[in-house]
Amino acid sequence: MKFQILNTNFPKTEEGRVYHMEVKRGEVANRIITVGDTNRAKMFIQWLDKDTPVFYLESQRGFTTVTGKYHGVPISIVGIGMGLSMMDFFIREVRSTVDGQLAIIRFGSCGTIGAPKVGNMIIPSGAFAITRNYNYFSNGEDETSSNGEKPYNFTKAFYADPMLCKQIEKQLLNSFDEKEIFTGLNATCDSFYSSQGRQDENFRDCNSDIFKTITATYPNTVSLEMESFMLYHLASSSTSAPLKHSNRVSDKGNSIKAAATMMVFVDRFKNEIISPEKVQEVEVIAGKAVLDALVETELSEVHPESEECVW
Ligand code: R1P
Repeated sequence: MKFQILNTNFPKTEEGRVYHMEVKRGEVANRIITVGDTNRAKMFIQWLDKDTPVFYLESQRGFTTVTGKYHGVPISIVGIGMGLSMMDFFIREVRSTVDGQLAIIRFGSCGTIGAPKVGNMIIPSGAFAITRNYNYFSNGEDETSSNGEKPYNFTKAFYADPMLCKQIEKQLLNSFDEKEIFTGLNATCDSFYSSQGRQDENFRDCNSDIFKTITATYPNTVSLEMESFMLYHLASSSTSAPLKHSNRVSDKGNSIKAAATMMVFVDRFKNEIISPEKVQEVEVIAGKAVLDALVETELSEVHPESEECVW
């Protein structure tokens, strides 16, 4: 542990640094792009305003935070790694260090089990989670047996901010054909392997039917990835935006607007994989579109500019 933590409930250092991201108030802006890959986070630095210093922090626990301005608007890009837990750390720790409303866009990659092709873009209007049902595996049950348990649990869907989705679509349309942009539901899985239907002879995963189950449960599912559900779920569970945490006025309304857009890296039905050259091409044009969408987003209340801010 790099810093002395003061509180076990919501650990922070004396100067207010959160435990895992290591940022403090004034180091993260209200408008945030979150990505999985650290290099994808670094890519955004080239587009930030040159006349404002760029804040850069790599935490010991794998978070990369970049903050600067884009067209004069404070913006942060946060590389979080992968999975539901990392998204949970990120959203809660950022929420606790930024005053005012937050707009968060996840810019990720995904697999498709629908009409999109590799290199296309998906803007999921909603996301549900698929999690391994550990109980099912406790007593040697196979896929056909029934003890009332199913091998995978499906949650309800939680939804993105429709305006933010529209802004992303509008910006993507500057560089992509409308036939290359898809919406629909996203399945956020708790594993890259078992709950995404990958066959692994080293484990009993009981997942050979999972695509069928997905389409039977949510017919408009287009993508599979590992984070968007937690973003949409926590945004819709967020309480009202505090100016200062001690001044929380009511629990009505959400303090976080969230949306996501993903580049299709693999087609699970056709077994096709994007090339590294295509990734570079799509990442640049879609990344720029996400940045443009985010700065256009209106927020009711932002972090006041002060000496504590790095922008
Ligand atoms: C798996 O390879 C990772 O890629 C996808 C998945 O959600 C998972 O995090 O997203 P990112 O490219 O944003 O990491």
